[in-house]
Amino acid sequence: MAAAIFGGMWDLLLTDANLATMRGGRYGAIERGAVGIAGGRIAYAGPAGELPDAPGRLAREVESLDGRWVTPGLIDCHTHLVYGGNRAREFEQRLQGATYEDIARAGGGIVSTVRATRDASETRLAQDAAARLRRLMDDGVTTVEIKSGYGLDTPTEIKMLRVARLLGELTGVDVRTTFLGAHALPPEYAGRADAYIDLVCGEMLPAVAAAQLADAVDVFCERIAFSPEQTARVFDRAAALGLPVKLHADQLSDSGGAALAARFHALSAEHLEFTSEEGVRAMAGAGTVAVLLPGAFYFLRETRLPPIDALRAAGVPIAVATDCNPGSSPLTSMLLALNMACTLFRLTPEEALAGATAHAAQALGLGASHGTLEVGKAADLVAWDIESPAELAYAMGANPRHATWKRGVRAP
Ligand code: DI6
Ligand code: FE
Repeated sequence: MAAAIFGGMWDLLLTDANLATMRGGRYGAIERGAVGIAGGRIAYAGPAGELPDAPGRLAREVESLDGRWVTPGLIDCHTHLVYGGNRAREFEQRLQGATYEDIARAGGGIVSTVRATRDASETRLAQDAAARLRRLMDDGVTTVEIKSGYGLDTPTEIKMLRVARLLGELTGVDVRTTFLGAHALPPEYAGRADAYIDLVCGEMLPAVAAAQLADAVDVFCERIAFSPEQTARVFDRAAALGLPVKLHADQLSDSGGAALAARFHALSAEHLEFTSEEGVRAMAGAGTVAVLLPGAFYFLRETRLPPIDALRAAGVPIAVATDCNPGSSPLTSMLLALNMACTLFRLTPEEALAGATAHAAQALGLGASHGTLEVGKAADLVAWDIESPAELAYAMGANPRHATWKRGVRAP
């Protein structure tokens, strides 16, 4: 455990800390621990008593954390952070009785955000999304996934992905981008879903891949969006371009999405409220991570729970994310997502925190470099004013963050 990287002095040594290392998806708690950082990576994470030398001789700078807890930086592995406008009016309509699906079928929903996103300048999109990203960073997020999918034409999809990349440069947060061109059918393709999938596969995906704007490819596989056959066409094209896939699966109905994701060795399948036991088994066999999105479940007042016990029994890694988007989850707090995962889905606080760290990293294909406090991984850390790690999922609306280090550098 106390393996360490040597070779010159460390840049920083954090002492008098309790560590939730999250190794193997467990707290992996180390009380009276220390973290050494060199070149933006973790050089030591273990008991202070096993440090190989006196702190002052190990690092140029030593900082006591006065008994605070340190966790890996939080990872929000499923967001639609870049979009134009908002959908407060639709929220009012739903409170007057319309359903999410009714609104989508009547040309509102995702398509109304598409209009606003097409009309917005890159600067405006970046400003609005940066404000949301700052709220995520406020409660400890250091890595975020951002999907396109509100452009539904080549230039606007590219505009969204460029904005997502820019957000990473502006904030220092690691941004992983996902191309979600097959999110909804744009109005100009009404009744011609297969022709739209031709456009996604023949024009959008190659353009996005050539510009290196996407780290993964996602599809909304649902009766109000795209069929399993259409999804498979997009995934075949992604595979040909060497891009990993993820899937919005079984959110509103069971369309066999989880099994389809597994068949394509997807990094993750997400939502999963209607996933069958068979789908869970397929995910376990393929190593596909289950990403649970309790914010959308809450905001749409869903009642059907994802198959948590089956996921646990099959050993499928479970991640938790905000799904931050204007229609089904206008949520910009990972800590609140953790609370909802426990309260609504009955995850334990330990499972929820693993879902925002180790397992979220895996859902993004970053398992080797992010998500746990282990030697060699990115020094993305958060120190919290808490007495036990369960407090992170327990408190609602509290923000006990004391400090964040991104790649070893203290972040604002
Ligand atoms: N499922 C969701 O919950 C979001 N997208 C998706 O495929 C909702 C997006 C929206 O309503 O704007
Ligand atoms: Fe989503």
